Amino acid sequence: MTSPSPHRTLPYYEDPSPGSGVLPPRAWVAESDAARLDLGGRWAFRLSPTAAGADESFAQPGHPVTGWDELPVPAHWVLHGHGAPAYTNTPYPFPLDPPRVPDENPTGDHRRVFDLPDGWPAEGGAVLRFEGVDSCAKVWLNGQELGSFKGSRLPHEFAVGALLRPRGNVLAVRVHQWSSGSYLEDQDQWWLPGIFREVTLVHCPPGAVGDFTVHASYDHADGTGTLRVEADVPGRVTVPELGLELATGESATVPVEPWTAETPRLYPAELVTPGERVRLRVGFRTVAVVDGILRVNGRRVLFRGVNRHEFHPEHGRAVDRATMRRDLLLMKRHNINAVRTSHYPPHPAFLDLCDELGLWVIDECDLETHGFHAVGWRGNPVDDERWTPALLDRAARTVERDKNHPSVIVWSLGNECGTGRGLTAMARWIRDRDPSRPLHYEGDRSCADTDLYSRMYAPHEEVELIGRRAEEPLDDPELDARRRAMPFLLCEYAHAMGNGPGGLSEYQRLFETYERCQGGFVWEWIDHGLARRTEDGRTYFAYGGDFGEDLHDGNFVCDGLLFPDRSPSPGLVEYKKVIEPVRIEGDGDTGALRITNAHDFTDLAHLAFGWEYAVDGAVVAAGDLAVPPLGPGETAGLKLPEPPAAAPAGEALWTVTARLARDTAWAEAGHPVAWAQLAHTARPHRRPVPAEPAASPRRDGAALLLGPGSFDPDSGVLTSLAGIPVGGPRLDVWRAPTDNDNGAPWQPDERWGPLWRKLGLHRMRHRTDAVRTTGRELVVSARVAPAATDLGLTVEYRWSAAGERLRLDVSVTPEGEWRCPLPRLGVRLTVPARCGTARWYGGGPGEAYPDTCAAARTGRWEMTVDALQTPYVRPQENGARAGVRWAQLTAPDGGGLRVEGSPHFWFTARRWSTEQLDAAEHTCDLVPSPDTVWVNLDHRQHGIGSQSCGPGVLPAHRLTAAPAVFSFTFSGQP
Ligand code: IPT
Repeated sequence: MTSPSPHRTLPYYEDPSPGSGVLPPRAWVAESDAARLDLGGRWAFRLSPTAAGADESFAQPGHPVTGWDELPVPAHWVLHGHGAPAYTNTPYPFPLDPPRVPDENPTGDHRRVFDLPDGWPAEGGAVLRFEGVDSCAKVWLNGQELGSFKGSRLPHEFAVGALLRPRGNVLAVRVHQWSSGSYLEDQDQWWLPGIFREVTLVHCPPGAVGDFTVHASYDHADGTGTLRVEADVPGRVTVPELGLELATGESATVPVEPWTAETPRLYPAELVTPGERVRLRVGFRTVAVVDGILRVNGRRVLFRGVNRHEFHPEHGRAVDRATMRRDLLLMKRHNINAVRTSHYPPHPAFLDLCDELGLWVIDECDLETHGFHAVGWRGNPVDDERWTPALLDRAARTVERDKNHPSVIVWSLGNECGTGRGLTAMARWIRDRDPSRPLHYEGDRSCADTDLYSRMYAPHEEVELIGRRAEEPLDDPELDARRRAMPFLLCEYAHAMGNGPGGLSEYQRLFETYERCQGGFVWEWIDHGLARRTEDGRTYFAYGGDFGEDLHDGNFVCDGLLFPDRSPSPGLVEYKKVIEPVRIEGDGDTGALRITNAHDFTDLAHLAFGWEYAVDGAVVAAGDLAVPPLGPGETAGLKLPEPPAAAPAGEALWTVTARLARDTAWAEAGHPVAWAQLAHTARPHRRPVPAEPAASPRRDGAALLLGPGSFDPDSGVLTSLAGIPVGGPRLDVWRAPTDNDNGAPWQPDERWGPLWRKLGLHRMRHRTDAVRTTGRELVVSARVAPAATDLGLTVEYRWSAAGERLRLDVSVTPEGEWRCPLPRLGVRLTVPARCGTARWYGGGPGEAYPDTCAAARTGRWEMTVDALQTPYVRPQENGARAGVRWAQLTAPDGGGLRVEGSPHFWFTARRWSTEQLDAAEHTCDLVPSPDTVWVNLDHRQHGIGSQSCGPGVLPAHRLTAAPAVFSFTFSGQP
């Protein structure tokens, strides 16, 4: 029963209905022989601050557009000098009064005049197609109103054949930033209005294809595929490679190679109706939940996934094909095998690329109502029947458009909408329309409408319980039993905001231990920082608040594995290592090697294995390694060659690497896929440098001298080393808090970043208690502590010298009750700016922290101090190198400083201080000092965790305040 709409009098943009005048949704056509006209280009544009009232005269062909601006289509007008972008995570940037929107409703009138190209067929009709308009459009052609629509990331078509003229067609589109649809589009991203995807005129010859559905399943038991294509207009389907020619509606079963994300086998095909030929690419595969496990072609799949928003730092969500391809190549090259299209269907061409390159896709409907959370979900559209037609419309437009992609293996209702009858209605509709794919929705813990148990940011220990099917029960036993039998995935985890995410390895271990845990999708693929320039021309990336928004969520929009310019962040490099599809383990002393194929479908024949043997970071021997073509899940025991006898003494390490043996569609032969290092501890270590006569401290005028060092006699602080002016080293515990240190305000656990600052760890005071010389040592006792508390750290620096080497033994004892971990524990010193090149032996090449160090490879590395920095969009602690044995900072003339650590240390060097790093809000705030390089040599670092939206640092990676001793040996460089 429908009751009379209380909103009959609302304007179309506020009416909760999905729109009017549009054609029913249908399958995306990538290629056809029907004529098409891309209407992109420069359009006339004018912006009004309000919905512009009833004056729609601009849509009339004769209306002058003198004085209008020009705007490219596709584009967001706010990125072209009209108004400004705005970022909120969950809050709606307008009053919650569904379906009404404020008078302030930026409205863009767009006009484009076009001619039909020569040879545009006279017979047949035509369709005007919009791939994406944010958030509501009303459309006219040649003065005739066609209708209006909402559903920003969904296609809409109008039949326009009868209105077209050979020349001078006037297309007018009025776009409102806010509409009833905005209530359904509260995704965590920039609010970016406009016609941001293509507008196309498509010819429809008589007998054109219309809608069609490709059913292409695979039977893993007998290796056959079954194909059937249903079409509105009867026709024929040909698959030349399979020798198939079928009528639409007819089915055929033949032996095939299946489609998987690892083997994206597509069969070129054609659908031919009396009026049109449409190119198809058929991938045979079957998705099913069997015995509580999600299986494709009968096998369990493990998602090594990412959440992908559409984003470009200059163009917002108007993402070109080259960028989409680049995203996918980067994913494949980083061992990623799955994408959740958070939180809306992507540009349809993206899914073609997923079919082609091989990615599992969870295709999500354009739906989120998260901001209703703020009012206890009162008025939530997904539980209000007035909105059900709009919800069903969104479900249908998603499924109908994307149904023919083999890469799409799961439908998702949307994100963060709470629960409601509207969601149930959507689920029913989708199940009925496409029973071949499981359904996903995370927001309803009961899983009443879904086939998969999905969570976001669940901590490791809970994932482990779920893996054992031993999670806390639901109240309803029936629902509980149903959910407990479901496969589990983390649709979001490992919040990649700023430095991090930490804890990936521990999650992966759970996914590889528990069959039920089928992996997850890191939040998220890319930082949505918008490119801006300073007055002096430096580029930086803007985030929430940088456009004067009243309400915003700051840099929460920058939480990706890629920086906005698509350069990989250390998080992506770490993720690649953690999810590598080959496990290489063994014992470098016995030479025993164990290789496990962690692919789900392919054997290892596509990889070539090699080994290297390095001593103190210098490769002394290398060779190939014959690895049998293990099937998925198989393990083989192998043997490394004999270690080279002639190698010098020193620290010896095997590195075994698996590389692509041949070029693929996504990387060239030689691309590294997996690697491991194994220590050969049996090789004799380098003999210690012959002991040189120890020196004793002595006074020389105002200075205190010890070996190559000169000290301030009052503070006991080193002032020069081998003639190089230095400052420090002194004890240091502060780091510029990371986004994960700061955590999200709603986190239940203690958040250390704010606590550290409250405690005053950023303004520690040093007090020198004694500077003594005892025989051959200079001993400095000090206490380092913040104001207004009795917490502190006593520290003893013992200096000794032998020849040109100066040794520092540090011993630290915490005083008072430290209820929080320390950010770092080590020493900080300064050296002259000219020491601008770093060389080290230890973990590299990129940064690493205790829980983000899987990808740190032990070797000898060299880079400038500038290159050591990781440019997090909001500056924060970064750039530490793990497990460093020795490091050098060298000036162009070759002079410089060398430090060896015992035990290994964390090495950080930068051209600004920690305090400057901490104060900076954007990368452009960091100005390199012309004088100084700041160096941190850390005994320990606190882990990173994922508390900006997920769990904090796991206990094993916490830096608990406890007594510690560590040593460094400094020398000048020859
Ligand atoms: C989760 C959202 O689904 C996602 O869109 C994004 O906002 C992410 O968080 C954080 O960056 S919701 C979270 C508050 C549990």
